[in-house]
Amino acid sequence: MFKKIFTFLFLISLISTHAAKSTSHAPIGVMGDHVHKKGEAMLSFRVMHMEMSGMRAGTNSLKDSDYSQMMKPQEMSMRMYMLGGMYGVTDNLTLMPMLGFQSKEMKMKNGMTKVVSEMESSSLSDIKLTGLYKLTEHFIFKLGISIPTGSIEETGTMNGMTNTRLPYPMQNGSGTYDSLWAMTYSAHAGQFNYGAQADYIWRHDYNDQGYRLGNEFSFSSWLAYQVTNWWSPSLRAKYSWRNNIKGRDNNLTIMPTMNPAASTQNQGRNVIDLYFGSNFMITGGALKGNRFAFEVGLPIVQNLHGPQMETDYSVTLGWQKSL
Ligand SMILES: [Cu+2]
Repeated sequence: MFKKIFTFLFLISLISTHAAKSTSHAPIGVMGDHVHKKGEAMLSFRVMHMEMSGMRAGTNSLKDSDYSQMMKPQEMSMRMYMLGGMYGVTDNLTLMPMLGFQSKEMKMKNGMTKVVSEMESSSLSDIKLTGLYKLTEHFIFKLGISIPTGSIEETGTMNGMTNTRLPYPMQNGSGTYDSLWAMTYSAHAGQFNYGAQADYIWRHDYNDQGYRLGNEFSFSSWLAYQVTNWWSPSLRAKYSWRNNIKGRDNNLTIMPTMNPAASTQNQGRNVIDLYFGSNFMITGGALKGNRFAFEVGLPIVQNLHGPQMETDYSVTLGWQKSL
C-alpha cells in the first residue's frame, strides 16, 4: 500500500518539474498563488460581484415572520473593483500591493409598515500590501498588512431616518490595521494544476468607532485542467469562517433589537462555497500574453450566526498581464 503511494508520489514529482503552463495560474478568486522572478512585474484587475437575499440563522433559512426584529433585510449586493500589482524583488520575494473600490446596496423592509427602504454605500476598500515568499518549489508564505482606507462611517436613509449610520455589513472597511497571513501550496501533474491555500486575517485592535471586526480564516483547494494551451477550467472548494464583532459602533443608533444587521452577534459565519471557473490565455495576436478569467461561487453550506443575510452567488471576472 505505502509502496504504491510512494511510487505514485514519485511519478507526480517527476511530472511536476515541468515548466509552468500558459494557463497555470490558480483560479482568479485565489490571490498570491505564485511569485515572480527578480525584476518581473504583473498587473491585475478584478471585479467581484456578490448577491445575497433572505435571512438565515444556523443552517435554516428564515421567513420575515420567523424572527422578531421589525426591520427585515431583503436583498443585498456587493461589488468590488480590485487593482493589483506584483513585483519580483528577488527570485523568492514578490511584493503585491492591492487597491480596491467597493459599493454595496441593501433593501430593508419595515415589517409593520411594509415600506422598503434602500441604502447604498461606496468608498475605497482597505489597501493591502503583501509580501509573498517562496519557501520551496511548491510552498509560498504570505504576510501582509491591511491599511484602513475603507470607510466605516457610511450613512444613509433607513426607516425614515436620514443620514443615519448604516449597520456593519454596509461599511466598507475594518477601520483597523490588520495582518494578513497565508500559506499556499501548488503543483502541476501533467495537464493538471492543483493547490491549496490557508488564509488568515487577524484584526489586532478596535477601530475609532469602538469595535473590531471578527478575525477570518479560510481554506481553499482547487483543481484545474489544461484542455488546450489557452483554456483551463477549474473547480475549487472553499471553507471560510468569520467571528462575530467585538465592541460596538458608538455612532450606530439603530438598535439590534430592531434590526438584525445592527447586532454585533449576527456577523459570524461558517460557509463552504464551490467555485466553477476558467482561465484563458491569449496566445497570439495583438493581445498576446493577456489572461482573462472568471469564477462563479455557489454556497453549499451556510451556517450563520443569525439572523443574517444568506449568499446566493458570487462572480469574479479578472484580467492579468505580465509586464
Ligand atoms: Cu503575478
